[in-house]
Amino acid sequence: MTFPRLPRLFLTLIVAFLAGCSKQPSSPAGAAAAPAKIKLGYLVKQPEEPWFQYEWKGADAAAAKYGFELIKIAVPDGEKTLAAIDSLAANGAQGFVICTPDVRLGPAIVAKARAAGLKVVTVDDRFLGADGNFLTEVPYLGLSATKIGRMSGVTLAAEMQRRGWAAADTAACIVTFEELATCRERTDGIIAALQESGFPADRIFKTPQRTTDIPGGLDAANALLAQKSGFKHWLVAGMNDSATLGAVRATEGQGYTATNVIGVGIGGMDCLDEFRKPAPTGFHCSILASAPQEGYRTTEMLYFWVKDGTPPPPDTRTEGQPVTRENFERVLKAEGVL
Ligand code: FCA
Repeated sequence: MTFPRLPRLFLTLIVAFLAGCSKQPSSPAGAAAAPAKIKLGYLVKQPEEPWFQYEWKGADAAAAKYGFELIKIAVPDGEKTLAAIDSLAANGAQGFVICTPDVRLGPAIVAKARAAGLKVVTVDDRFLGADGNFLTEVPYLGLSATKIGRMSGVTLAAEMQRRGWAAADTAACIVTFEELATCRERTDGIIAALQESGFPADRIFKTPQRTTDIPGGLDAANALLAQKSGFKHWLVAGMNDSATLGAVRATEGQGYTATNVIGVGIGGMDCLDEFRKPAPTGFHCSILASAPQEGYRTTEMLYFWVKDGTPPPPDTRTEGQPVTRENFERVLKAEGVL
């Protein structure tokens, strides 16, 4: 005898349900089941940048120390970000650290994470709410952006003085990405420190980058250099190493060399190949802010939040220190990066 289609499906469901109900715990009576390993995600907007690879490395070190499982996911756009949260939830993760591809996704990310019972910690780029203000209820860890920007500006001015350049022959090219607060604060800090050093304000030129990578810095600086010819020396800086590297490449394209360009980056992780070049380039220095430490500290905070319910502090900032061709090996070894 055959069952008509619908009742048979119904029967299958009942059987499956009863089978589920009758399942017994597999551990022997009295013995507590081993607690499941905590699973945490780490989502980054630009996995191709050494900066973010070093964050993952730091997070891996925290996972090894505390024994949680780390799920690393690249989230170059909004769609991939929301899909990554679904995938984390399906995999039984309990929270994630994120450097979002777009800070305006903040409310959508928070809503999705809440619905799935996942805790969220932001790193580097802070979420914005619909009103354009920071989503301060989401814990954040990032650079002391203004302070680190000011260190970049002070370094530019000091090196210019050391080389004895006349202000009249010198201009500053500052590559900006002002739509992101952490980047705007850094370049504002650079400009403020340069002006305080006595560098003429009308010789500091900002040029916006469309993309936050080396080609973005290159295009931005090329556009500026095409308009401002006739300077003997250039000071070059931006919100990260890639911005400055792109701008230094642009000066080289215009015939400038290491002797008439002073480039200062921020991050200190994306300029290692540059420092390792046999001959110095215009990229003189970077303000190092440890990416592995960021990865370690954010995942450590998230782990204790999940495990013990201790929420992370709302806003944690990391400090910076200058690194050059001369000292980067030593400093990065001391930081545990190399
Ligand atoms: C932002 C930048 C990254 C890095 C980070 C600390 O996210 O886009 O390159 O500088 O801040």
